[in-house]
Amino acid sequence: MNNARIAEVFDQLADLLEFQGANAFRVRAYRNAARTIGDLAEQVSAILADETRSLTEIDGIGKDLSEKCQVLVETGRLPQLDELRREIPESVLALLRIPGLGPKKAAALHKELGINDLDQLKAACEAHRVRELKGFGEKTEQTILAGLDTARSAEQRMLWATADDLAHELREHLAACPAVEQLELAGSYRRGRDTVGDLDVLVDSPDAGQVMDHFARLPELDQVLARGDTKMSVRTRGGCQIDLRVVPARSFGAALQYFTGSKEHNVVLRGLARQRGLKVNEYGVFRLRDDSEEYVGGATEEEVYAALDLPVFPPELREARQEFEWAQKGPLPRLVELDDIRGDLHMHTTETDGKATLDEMIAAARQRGLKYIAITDHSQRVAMARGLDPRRLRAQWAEIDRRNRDLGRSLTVLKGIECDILEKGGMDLPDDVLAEADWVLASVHYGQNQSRQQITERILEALEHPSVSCIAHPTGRLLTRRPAYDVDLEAVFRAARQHGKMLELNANPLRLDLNDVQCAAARSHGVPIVIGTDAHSTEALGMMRYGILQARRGGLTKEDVANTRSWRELKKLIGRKG
Ligand code: DGT
Ligand code: CA
Ligand code: CA
Ligand code: ZN
Repeated sequence: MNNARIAEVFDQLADLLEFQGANAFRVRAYRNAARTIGDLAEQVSAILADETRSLTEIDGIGKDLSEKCQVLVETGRLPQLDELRREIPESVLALLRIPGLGPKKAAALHKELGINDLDQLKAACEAHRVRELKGFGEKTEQTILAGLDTARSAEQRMLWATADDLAHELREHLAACPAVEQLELAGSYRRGRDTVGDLDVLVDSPDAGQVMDHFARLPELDQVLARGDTKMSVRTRGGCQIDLRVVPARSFGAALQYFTGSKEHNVVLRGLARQRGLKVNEYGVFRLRDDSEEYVGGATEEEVYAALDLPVFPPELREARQEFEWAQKGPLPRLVELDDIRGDLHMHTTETDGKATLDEMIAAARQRGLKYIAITDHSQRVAMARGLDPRRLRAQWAEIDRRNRDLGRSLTVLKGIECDILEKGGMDLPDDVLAEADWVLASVHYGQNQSRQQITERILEALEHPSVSCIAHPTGRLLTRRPAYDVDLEAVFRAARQHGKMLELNANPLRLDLNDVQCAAARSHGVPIVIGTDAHSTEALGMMRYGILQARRGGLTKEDVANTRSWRELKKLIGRKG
């Protein structure tokens, strides 16, 4: 984690603490630390790595802040910040995104007027209730109303899968323009982030005007937001923004590199360039002479990275996490690919809430070339989905036995279950039933509002159960809808390792749970990750690729993902004590 990110974290911490009405001295300490670290000439991580030095030699950084920096650099996150985030609902935090509305004012609106989201705030302004508050006036009301749209658009991120659909339409449309020589999508979409703010598209063309005219005829187009000589931004009917940039061929690679980001990755890259007397920007790589600049390259990304003796990082790794460190040590890890996947260990059928029958799922799995699948319908607690009791489950397993006899070696169907972890703790099905299964996923679906301790206990207990193979969607988050429940993942990783259990990366684009960073953490604990689609239909077996993208972002290789193995090999991993 670089200084800019650390500074950002301390600023967020200060915002949230101020919102909570914390001691002003504490808030100021974090703000000052953010500024100090943001302006620091050397990297905090470098100082920490030097045993002869201490962060406390920096003015304003005491023992506590120094320790927080260490946690951030080591783990990439700060438990205290995560906790505050959970305490204050996302929708309330949206108030902070209104330009000019600081945490104090936002907190007053929340506490005095009970405002919980942007819609309620708008209504309160329109009813002139906001100006009645101490410290607010007519002018504040107007500022708020004017800033609502900004706050809303800042709030709007689309799922990667949604961005992907739009990206395909966009590609198809622009490819029909004769002036387009090369076309690439950049930004967070190319990096495979779980959500995407806007699409960034790059075109190499000698005629920017013609490309932009063509772009303006995009069927999905709602409104042209801005148009310049080489740059144009539009909004689609679905409310997504697309930024188009047209560049000459000699800059195409440099622009692709620059606009793929991340910003943090680019900051590090520019620093490395400077050390070599080079300059990297969206136009190319340049050697700095006394009074001139010489173009060294930039037509391809290879040219940009090669000028710095760096490999072309897979876009998924460009987050300034560990990629530069890895590149320094040798070749980058070979990240897991869709073709490496041999089995899918999470799917439902019409027996519970799936749309396809057992036979349809089997046929679809064969068509996709899978070697094994686990049928994991819900257990009885999930009454809404007509979850399986022991009798129905055993009947399904008998069906599966019959199918396996017919299938021979082409596909192995595993007798599985997605068994609920009950609110009061314990599994939703008797031990003797679970013991007959080939593959048991354990899931928290109910009691998600319980305390961190309760939820963690439930999951740890499930990991100790001899028949449980894997925890499904371990944090329960639903992207853009519902935050993760409160769980001590470090404890979960340790227990999984200890009991030889696996953790899922649920590939549903709304879940992607564990996320990229958590997958990396699980890996560092030696816990195998299983990528499962949680398919509720035959098409949904195709969601595997969304999971692959996140696994790659987490730096996982084929070895780290258990279902790249044959079922025989995978089975040996379960229960292997760490
Ligand atoms: P998003 O759209 O919020 O999901 O995230 P990105 O990463 O696509 O960000 P976006 O669309 O604002 O910009 C695309 C890329 O352009 C970004 O990843 C890096 C590059 N970029 C944009 N603005 C800056 C900047 O001010 N400095 C640097 N170094 N790079 C920038
Ligand atoms: Ca973007
Ligand atoms: Ca953009
Ligand atoms: Zn499921």
